[in-house]
Amino acid sequence: MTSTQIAQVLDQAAREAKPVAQMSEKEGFSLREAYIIQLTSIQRRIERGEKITGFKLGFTSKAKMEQMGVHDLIWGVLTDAMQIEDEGEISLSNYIHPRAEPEVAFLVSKPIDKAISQEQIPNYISKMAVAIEVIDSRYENFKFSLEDVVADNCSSIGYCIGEWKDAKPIINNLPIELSFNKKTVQQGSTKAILENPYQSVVELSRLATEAGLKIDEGYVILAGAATAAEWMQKDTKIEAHLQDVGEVSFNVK
Ligand code: OOG
Repeated sequence: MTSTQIAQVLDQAAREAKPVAQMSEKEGFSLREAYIIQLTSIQRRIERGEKITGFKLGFTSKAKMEQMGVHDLIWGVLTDAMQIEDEGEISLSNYIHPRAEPEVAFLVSKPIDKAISQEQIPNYISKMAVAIEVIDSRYENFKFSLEDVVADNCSSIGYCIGEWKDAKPIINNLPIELSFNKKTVQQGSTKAILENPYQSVVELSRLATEAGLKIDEGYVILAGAATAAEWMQKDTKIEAHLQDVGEVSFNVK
């Protein structure tokens, strides 16, 4: 299959919520080609009227790398169709096998068009929030190689962001928690995210500029999960809490 055909298969799997077999080994595509497939699938979304709203980082924590057996940081694209309203509701039937992860989100206040350092972040990031990312690999049994998951836009399908707060200067050890119906199912620290979630912005600035992409003003950056992901279940209130920043939730029907 060509990159365009692979992008089409993955895009269709996402739209129909029907999983497909892993492809990278059979089709023999490299990591570089995987990002081309990812951007081709995003292009299809844009043609349908979706708008890019930001980027996500993946595998920025050991817990996630170990859970998925994958060992490199990856990035994907967010669109407006993936937004879940804070305190909103989603239907499990629109997904294949979704999982939820507690995350830190940043709001870009000035376009990032070069690789920046942690010291430069206050010039580019004004707000932060706690977030929940919903991932829903398009591959059967949520099993993939690094190339597969990149081609599949890093499993992203949804994100829910709490109230934006002024970005704090020091966020490298804030307790973060995910709960289902008020019962804690995951807890960790922002330290798990590359020792400091701001490092995710640094890494993204390098990777996006290498790929020729600008991180626009108003974009959201999801820094990556601090803990392993949890399978979502019906009739569940999913909530994340980040100390000193806030909480966010949605209901699964
Ligand atoms: C890939 C996405 C990983 C994270 O925060 O590390 C990710 C997956 O686990 O399916 O979103």
